[in-house]
Amino acid sequence: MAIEPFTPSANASLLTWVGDAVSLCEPDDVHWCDGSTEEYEHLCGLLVDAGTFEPLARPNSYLARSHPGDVARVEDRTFICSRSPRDAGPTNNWRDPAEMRTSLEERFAGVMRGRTMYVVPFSMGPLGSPASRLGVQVTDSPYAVVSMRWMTRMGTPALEALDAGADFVPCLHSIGAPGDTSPWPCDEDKCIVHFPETREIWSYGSGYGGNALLGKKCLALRIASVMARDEGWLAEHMLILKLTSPEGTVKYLAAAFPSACGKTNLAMLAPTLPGWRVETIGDDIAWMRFDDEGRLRAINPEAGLFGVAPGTGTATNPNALAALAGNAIFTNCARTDDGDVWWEGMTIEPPAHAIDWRGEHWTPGSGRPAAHPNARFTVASAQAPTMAAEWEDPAGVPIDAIVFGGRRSTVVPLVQEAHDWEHGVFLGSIMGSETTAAAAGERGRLRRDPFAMLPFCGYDMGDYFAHWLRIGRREGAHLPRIFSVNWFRKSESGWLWPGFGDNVRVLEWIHRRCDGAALAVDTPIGLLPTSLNVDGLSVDLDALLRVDRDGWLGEIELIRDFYASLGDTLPTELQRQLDTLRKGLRCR
Ligand code: GTP
Ligand code: SPV
Ligand code: MN
Repeated sequence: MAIEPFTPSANASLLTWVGDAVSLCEPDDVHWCDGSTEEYEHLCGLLVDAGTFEPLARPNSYLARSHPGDVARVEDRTFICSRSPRDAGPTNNWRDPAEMRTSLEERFAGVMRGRTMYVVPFSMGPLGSPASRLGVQVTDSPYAVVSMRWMTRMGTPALEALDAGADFVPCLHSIGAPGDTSPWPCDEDKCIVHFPETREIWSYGSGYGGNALLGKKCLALRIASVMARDEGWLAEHMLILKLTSPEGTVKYLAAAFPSACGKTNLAMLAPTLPGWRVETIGDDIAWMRFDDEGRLRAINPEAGLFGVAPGTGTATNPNALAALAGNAIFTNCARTDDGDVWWEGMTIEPPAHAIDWRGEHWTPGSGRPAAHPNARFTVASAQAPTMAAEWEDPAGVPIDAIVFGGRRSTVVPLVQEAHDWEHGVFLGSIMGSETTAAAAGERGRLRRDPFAMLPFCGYDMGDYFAHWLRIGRREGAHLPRIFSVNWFRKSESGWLWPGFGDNVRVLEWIHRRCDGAALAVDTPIGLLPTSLNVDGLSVDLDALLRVDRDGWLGEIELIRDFYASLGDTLPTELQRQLDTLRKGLRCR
């Protein structure tokens, strides 16, 4: 009797692609992931044995310490390999696709010798939603596998959808360093590569975050932004929240903030105003498309939170802490003497002693942080007490307002509304933010980060702006209103705005504007509140809401340089908006 060979999938192109990956990478073994609890526990056990994971004194939770050279996204090693450099545009690193493919094949040749190759089928978005997309990650990192299990809908249901012949984005990942059996193998020479035309991802040399969990920034933003351009939708670096007023009126907001600028915190906000309620749909990525009634509906393509740990505390984000009570992976946090995790800002009082993220003894006086500034927690979204009942609705939620925000210690006011869609696209395009630890490199430097998409747009930035303008011209569309916010204005003595739970005061104004209720004054930069509910706060509202004319005139020079750097694909509408702003400020 002939024994049928094990056929893990009925999808011929998947089998061919995995077969090619096996021939190229030469793993000792291949494991097709089913996403089960048993599989998860088995892999966590392997990670403990390898020294990558330490079990923690909270249920089913682990601490990982990465290699000190592998702690954040590597933007200068991230590539968009379109056929023409023009399609990648001046804000992306472009490489010739054929040359890159040759160099990748050299790097991946034999790279998994001595290791197991995991085949990880996953869905971005609820399985079966027409808005969702499938991916398959092949990886030699069990840490990436267990993380993908929380961050995406991973395992058998996704594989069954593939069996039915669905398309998928192939995501080939290796941590590199073949033969390295240290707790966190990686290669100094990393590269995170996207082929937008063939919709492929190849990632080499890193096991950390967006470099290695390829469903997230690589698929759901860089590749999806190209799909969205071609198919008439939007793939954005945005949280999605549900805001209910004391009267019970619901508005859905989507908000773009650069990395480590407050998306997760806003999405899980604990309001300080009585009667207001914030619930979470998503905390990092939004996919939005028009429904038959012309409303822009958003889904959260992710299933988990990969949140910044430092600054997450009972006073700032109690809901995140509640989500982390168990079944969580912590990376580059410190370990306390009682076997739990700690990071800066988790508690007001630091522990007297800890083992820091590098594995060294730490005391509060040691002069270095206990947790890495880009330390992260990974947990299923479903564990957050703030998830809205409809967060997995395959149809998505109808967006009433789009919000842009950055980390700006000067110039940009606490909140304003755009005059109209085109002005709103202008506000998105001129976003600036002070750089954070989420990406390797200098911190605190002001850079333009249009739509918070600078590191994540898979095509030319001018074309991306044009796509947004085109969305606004759609016939019969009920467009969301557009706002910009800034929680990060500073004076000599610190933050001008308390932030966190008090951000609901700004959300209240946005909510009321959507109903045409709250009042605004027209200025050259946009519509500013005539008043905000700051009862019980001592804040300098004038400083927060003033039009800083000189500051803006300086800003205009920076925007002009940025626009010039984008080349001739910058839409003329945006250049005109900039001229209008300049004239408006000059003649006041
Ligand atoms: P990514 O996950 O990297 O995309 O970051 P994010 O945009 O989700 O940012 P997150 O909410 O994790 O916040 C990043 C840092 O900013 C944390 O240290 C927060 O404590 C801090 N932060 C968030 N919201 C506020 C705020 O309203 N005011 C101030 N001052 N800090 C904030
Ligand atoms: C970000 O940098 O925006 C993150 C972290 O959310 S990572 O997944 O590493 O991209
Ligand atoms: Mn986040």
